[in-house]
Amino acid sequence: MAQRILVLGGDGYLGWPTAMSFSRAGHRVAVIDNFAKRQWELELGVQPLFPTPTLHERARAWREVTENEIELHVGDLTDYAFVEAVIDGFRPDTIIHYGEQPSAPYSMIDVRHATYTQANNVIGNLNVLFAIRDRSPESHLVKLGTMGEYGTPDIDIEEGYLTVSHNGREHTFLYPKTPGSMYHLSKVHDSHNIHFATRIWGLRATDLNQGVVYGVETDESALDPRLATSFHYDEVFGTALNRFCVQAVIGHPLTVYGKGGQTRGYLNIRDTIQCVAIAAANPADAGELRIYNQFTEQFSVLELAERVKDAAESLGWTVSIEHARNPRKELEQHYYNAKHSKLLDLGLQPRLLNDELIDTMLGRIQDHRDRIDPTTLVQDVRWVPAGASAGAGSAVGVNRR
Ligand code: USQ
Repeated sequence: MAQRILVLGGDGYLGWPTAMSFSRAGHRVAVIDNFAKRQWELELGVQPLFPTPTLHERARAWREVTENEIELHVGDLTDYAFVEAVIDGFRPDTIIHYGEQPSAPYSMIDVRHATYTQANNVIGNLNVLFAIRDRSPESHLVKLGTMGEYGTPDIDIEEGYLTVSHNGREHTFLYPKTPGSMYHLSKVHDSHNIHFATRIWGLRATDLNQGVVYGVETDESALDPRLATSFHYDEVFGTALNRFCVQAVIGHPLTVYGKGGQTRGYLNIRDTIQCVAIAAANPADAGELRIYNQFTEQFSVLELAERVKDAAESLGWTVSIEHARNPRKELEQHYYNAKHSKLLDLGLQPRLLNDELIDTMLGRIQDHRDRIDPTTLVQDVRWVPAGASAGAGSAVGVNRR
């Protein structure tokens, strides 16, 4: 059934492809963005690999290529009056919320970036919750959270909730969170606020604890170069596999931080689109918070680097792996077993990582290699700055200068 879909953060790596995909599937789509990501790019002197026209140009190109309309609303989620007006006017069936500062390193630059990230993310999300409550209480919020909310506990990670037996009684709680950056913490705060809004106000919400996304394109972004997504490879905004592919293309050693045993859930950007569509098609009941762990397979970062090295070498390239000094404070060897069956039960058909896919990524990146700026590959944002006390944390393998 066609829905009215409002995508928050519709100019981003995931938001723009999501908007196109819903639009192509026959839904009425509106997006909100304040172009903050483009501002952070200017601030740090980094650029996406593929040229990304302005959002207005992208929407025009989309109309030209598909005859579909994507409605634009330019504004800031931390401005309540703006959020309320858009939600009141559009009355979305589903709100897909990507509109947050998404980078762990960016949030760890200094106090200004940490407070900005948390204020931007938490206040923006609260404004969305209040606007839904007061203007459109039937709207289903599909919120992009992160697997990093859980951290790397030494027990299995469940899908959102944990039942605890204590002194002969039992209660089900949100799964305990031990996030590893100020950014990941902001998503934990969001999750608690969303849980509150479902429990107390009866809103409907789905929190997607998404793993690390990789990939250069989706079915829709591939339709026309002007529809490309904003793919980053720099230290601050690039994610592990995307960075390794870019590094392989220019002969830069693959930057595995420390031992490389850091294990995370990963998924293809095309599967992000699929998961979000599944979440939208299966709205939570009033008062219900659904939580899905959104990834398709887990890898250690060293395994990922080896996969890229093997694929690139079979193309005849020479690739080396460097165990770089870890700028982060995180466990480099740990237990990791995260459940992820709920989206599969709802019909997700994963596109798993294989050599062909890595080859495609390498090929697309190779086509734009003249746009790669190697100076942005290592920006050295440290979790514990040189000279500061690391404290008595329990992370192992932390290398400090
Ligand atoms: N890593 C390296 N070398 C690199 C880059 C990363 O070894 O060159 C390591 C990191 O130390 C970390 C792992 O790879 O252990 C993943 O790092 P990442 O930069 O790919 O991902 P992360 O910072 O965790 O954040 C990304 C997205 C974020 C999303 C998150 C999902 O930027 O928006 O929430 O993935 S998750 O990791 O499951 O929390």
